[in-house]
Amino acid sequence: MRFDVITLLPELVEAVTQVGVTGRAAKRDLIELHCWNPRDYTEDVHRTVDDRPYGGGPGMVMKADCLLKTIRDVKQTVTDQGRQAKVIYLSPQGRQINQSLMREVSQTEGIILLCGRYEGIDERVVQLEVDEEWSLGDYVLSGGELAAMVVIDGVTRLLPSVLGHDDSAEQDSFTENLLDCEHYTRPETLEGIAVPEVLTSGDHKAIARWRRKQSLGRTFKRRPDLLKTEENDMALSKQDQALLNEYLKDN
Ligand code: 9WO
Repeated sequence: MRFDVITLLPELVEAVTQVGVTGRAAKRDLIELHCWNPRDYTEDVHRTVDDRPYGGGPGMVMKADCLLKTIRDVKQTVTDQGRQAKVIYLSPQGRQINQSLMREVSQTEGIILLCGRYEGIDERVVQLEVDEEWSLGDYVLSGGELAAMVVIDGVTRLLPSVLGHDDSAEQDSFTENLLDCEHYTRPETLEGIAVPEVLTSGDHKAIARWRRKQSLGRTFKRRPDLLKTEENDMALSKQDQALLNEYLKDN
């Protein structure tokens, strides 16, 4: 999987390839990260990447010319490699990213992530070269870089052979639109609080059933929206419905 990131702060984005799961994936060549700095595509002595907004007001806007040159150079490089990649602009105005979008990206050859700074980029760049606009959620950051890093992290852990335990990415929260159950490790009792007995029972069927029940119960209580589909406002199997009822009785 190849990530191309267009950013004024490449050092910030490159940090994902230095540590953790993404760091290991980069070291094993399971992902490639290429950062492109629009400042390198300026032609004036001051290497100007921003300018004052038409219409006035505070802040600055990223200029179109160096951004267009950067994007087009990235696209050429990617196609020369025989690959396809969409250009995604990360901004709070975009469609909200979720786990199924992460999964879709993980099944592609690569993606080009465009990060804005200041008050944003000249809209004509979006019009000319951007395929989609994506958001993490309803808040403003100081730029798109952290959002790009979120996409890189979320996609990388879904790549086959990235996570040591082969199916831990598949087992976790959200594979089925459910929140994760609680987790415990030693000691068995901490400040008077014992680990739920079933988890120390060694009864793997009972443990799986308990975990499913907790997942269903927590999802119902904390994020009921996740259980609703377009057709159905509680799309659960008979078995899950029964487990959820059991949870609600005890909680
Ligand atoms: C600034 C601003 C100030 C007042 C009212 C609304 C405002 N919106 C913005 C704004 O969108 N600034 C952006 C800064 C311009 C594009 C890059 N920046 C950015 C991207 N901030 N936050 C993101 C982002 C990206 C993806 N998901 C969440 C946030």
